Amino acid sequence: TDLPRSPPAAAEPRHASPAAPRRLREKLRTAARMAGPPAHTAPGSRQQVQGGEGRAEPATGAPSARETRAPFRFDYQRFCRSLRHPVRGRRPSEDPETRARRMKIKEMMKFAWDNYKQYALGKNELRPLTKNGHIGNMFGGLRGATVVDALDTLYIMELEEEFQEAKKWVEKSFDLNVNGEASLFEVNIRYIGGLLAAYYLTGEEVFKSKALELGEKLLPAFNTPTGIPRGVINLGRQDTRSLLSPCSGMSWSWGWASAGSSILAEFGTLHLEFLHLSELSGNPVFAEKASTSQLGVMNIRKVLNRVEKPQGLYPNFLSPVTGNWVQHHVSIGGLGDSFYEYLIKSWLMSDKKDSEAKKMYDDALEAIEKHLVKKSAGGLTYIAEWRGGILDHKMGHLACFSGGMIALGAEHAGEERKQHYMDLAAEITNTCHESYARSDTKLGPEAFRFDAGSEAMATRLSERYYILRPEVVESYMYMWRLTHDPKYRQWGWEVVKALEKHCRVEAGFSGIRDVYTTTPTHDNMQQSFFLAETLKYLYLLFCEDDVLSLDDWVFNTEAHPLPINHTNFKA
Ligand code: DMJ
Repeated sequence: TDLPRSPPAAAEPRHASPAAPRRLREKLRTAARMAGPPAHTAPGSRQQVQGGEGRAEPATGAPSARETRAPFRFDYQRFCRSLRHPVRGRRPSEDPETRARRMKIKEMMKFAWDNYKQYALGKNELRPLTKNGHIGNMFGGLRGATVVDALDTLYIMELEEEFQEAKKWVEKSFDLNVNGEASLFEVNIRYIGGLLAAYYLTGEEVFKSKALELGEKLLPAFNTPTGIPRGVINLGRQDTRSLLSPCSGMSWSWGWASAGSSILAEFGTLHLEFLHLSELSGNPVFAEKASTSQLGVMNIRKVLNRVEKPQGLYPNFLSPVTGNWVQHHVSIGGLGDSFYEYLIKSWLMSDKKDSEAKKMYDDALEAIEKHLVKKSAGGLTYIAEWRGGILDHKMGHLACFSGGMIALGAEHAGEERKQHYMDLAAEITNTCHESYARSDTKLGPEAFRFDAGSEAMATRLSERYYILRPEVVESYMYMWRLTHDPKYRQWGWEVVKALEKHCRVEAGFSGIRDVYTTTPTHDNMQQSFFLAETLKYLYLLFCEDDVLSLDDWVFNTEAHPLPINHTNFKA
């Protein structure tokens, strides 16, 4: 999704979660117990279990739940043996041009990382023009978003030294005892997703324990009348003795979201990560399949299946109090996007067992195709937005992930629909490529339109920027893997050249403010998703198919690979 980068500080109305019921506290304690001890607990220190209620356990005395030995152990070796392909592939012989292109992308990653490390290590992003770090307000006091987002890309690219630098930072400096208001969605997709992927790729316990510890801090957001989580959570330690963070474990809706609503792409983009938190901890609290409980991500679908969908479409705003839609704005771009992505990927991640997710995806895509997919006068297929029945003929850059998603789903659509969806995916990807090809920089704008004579171009000044987003190359990567049509590699290479020409500056990569001028000004921001997604998808585009094979992995919406569950890995 695409959310304003403004703080939730002035969120109005603020809907503080009611105090967590005893059941929640018990579940959290069990989760902590089963997750085992944290990687680096200072002697004598204690890790509190987070909850929605400001009631702390005594600071001394009996060991906390976290300090108890775990009865559950995830069998990492067994998991590794279950993979169908080595994670970094078998490296068959290949043509020199493909290799050279891949090496170029690896060099870009090293350049992005080295500059972040030199000027901004420990901050969330690098500011490449001013050569300093940016912290922002999305992560509630958490730091090192770029480190955590970059881990798996560094690993896959065999940037060993750089991976070790990133790992060392996580071990020594990644502090989860922070106090601040964080986006549940962003913390989940970047930090939880990044840590989980790093664990699955390397087996290093530090990544697992940090992911589980952070996951627990997010659980109180689910404590709403419907179990639909709110968008903003306070990550502070609960400690009523010190009253240092009286809001810890409380959650709010975004101030800009109508009537205290939760956002479809936010509460709909937790499933993959939370199922893995349950898988790794042996504790169902994150997924929570019990029908009586409102906790956990499984409950979200129950609410969505209950509520009536206008024309079969899912609006972007839902009340976590009533479980009803708050506004009828539908978009496969920002605010809606990754909800659809996580339906098909949930099914794939379950090794095609989660038929509920598949049905929800199939039905949603059918409605989207019926009501939102349009063809422009010039013959370009696009997905419009829908505002209470009125179409807005605009496609955001964010919506360009959908070419890849539809192709991924087409593989499993049944013979008669398969070709149809592959064609649709190819047409949408082509349209997104056009939005790049029609600009002077060969990079695409934030949004492009199909009205007033315009075709795949931004018409508003405010929509001309490019912030190193991945969605278009993401679709190229899937289309390449699923069709092997060389044009997708060609298009990906055009993006590499454009990034080098317009976004590479002395100390990193920067977004640009206007894709329609060959002398663009830079926005002075190297987004963490550039390392997590854009460079990873470009690299994979020039790899053999067995590198992070789609037989073994699904990518979360931040491109962090999570394994498909072939087996149960309890030791
Ligand atoms: C990323 O953080 C994720 O891909 C998210 O789902 C949408 N937006 C950004 C990148 O554009």
